[in-house]
Amino acid sequence: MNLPPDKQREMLRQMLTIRCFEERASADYHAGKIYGVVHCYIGEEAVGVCSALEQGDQIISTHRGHGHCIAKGADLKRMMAELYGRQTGYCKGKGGSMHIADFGIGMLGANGIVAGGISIVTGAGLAAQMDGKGRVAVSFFGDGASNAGPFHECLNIAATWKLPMLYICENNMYAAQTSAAETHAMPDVAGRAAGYGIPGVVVDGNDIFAIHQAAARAIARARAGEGPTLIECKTFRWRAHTERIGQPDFRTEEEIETWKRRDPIARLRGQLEAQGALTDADWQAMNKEVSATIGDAVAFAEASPFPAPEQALEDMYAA
Ligand SMILES: Cc1ncc(C[n+]2csc(CCOP(=O)(O)OP(=O)(O)O)c2C)c(N)n1
Ligand SMILES: [Mg+2]
Repeated sequence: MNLPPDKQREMLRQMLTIRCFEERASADYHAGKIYGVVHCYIGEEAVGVCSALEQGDQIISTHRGHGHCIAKGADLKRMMAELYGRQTGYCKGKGGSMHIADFGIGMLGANGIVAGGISIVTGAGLAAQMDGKGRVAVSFFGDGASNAGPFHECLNIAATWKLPMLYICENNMYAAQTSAAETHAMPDVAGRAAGYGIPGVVVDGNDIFAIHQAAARAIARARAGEGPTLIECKTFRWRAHTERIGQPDFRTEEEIETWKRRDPIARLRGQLEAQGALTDADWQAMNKEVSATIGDAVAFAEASPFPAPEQALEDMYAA
């Protein structure tokens, strides 16, 4: 892949940040410091789409949204404060892990409703087309969401209207406890693109360069007014569906271990080392810097106040 070494190192640093953020979030959740639900993205950090986007482009995420937020440039302190339920968080501490949004950076929100984001961001794609500034909109969603109505409705209308969109299915082979093998008529979600007359591409979801390259092609197509692309990233989560204790996990140890050997971070690190673009000292320094940043985010969260009880009904919207 023909990216400058600085950019490649930045991609590695970002993936490492996602992993360290979540390792800390998981530990703090189990220490009783974080409330609500936390869905970890560990093992799926190769978010090569965001590194191909421009600042004005917009994305939408899912319940497993920390990686997308970080890749789009969200502030780690405000993210951690939101997980900690503090006033300084993105939703003033009232939304938690599944509701982080930052419109200023084009992050339209994580979403607790499976497939809910697909419809919202398709509206953003229509807005991008109408304002004619060449922006694109990106929908991240899972294999489970691809079996829900909004996936089909939105791909149909986006294809028909040639909306400047990328639909990114992160197929981690499971929707909570249900395996995709038991619920998908065809193994590749990307194959469904044919039904809407748009390109459908399968990529190795643990290879950040492969994803970046597929995304760059789809973005160029979208900006040229040729319409959406469906990209399916085959990947796997290392942790259980959520951090909640006691939930069943039907995946075998062997399956999990197989995917751990395909660690997207170790892979990128190895590629950079092989090119001479990363030394062991660089890697140690990167780890130190990332872990200090996460430490600062936690310190910021812990020093911030909880929302006051009388703020519970502020920021509420009802139709
Ligand atoms: C409309 C709706 N149905 C069910 C749920 C419960 N639920 C939360 S996550 C999830 C599985 C989603 O699987 P997938 O789309 O593959 O994403 P992943 O968790 O694998 O990242 C389900 C069923 C929900 N939040 N929303
Ligand atoms: Mg899934």
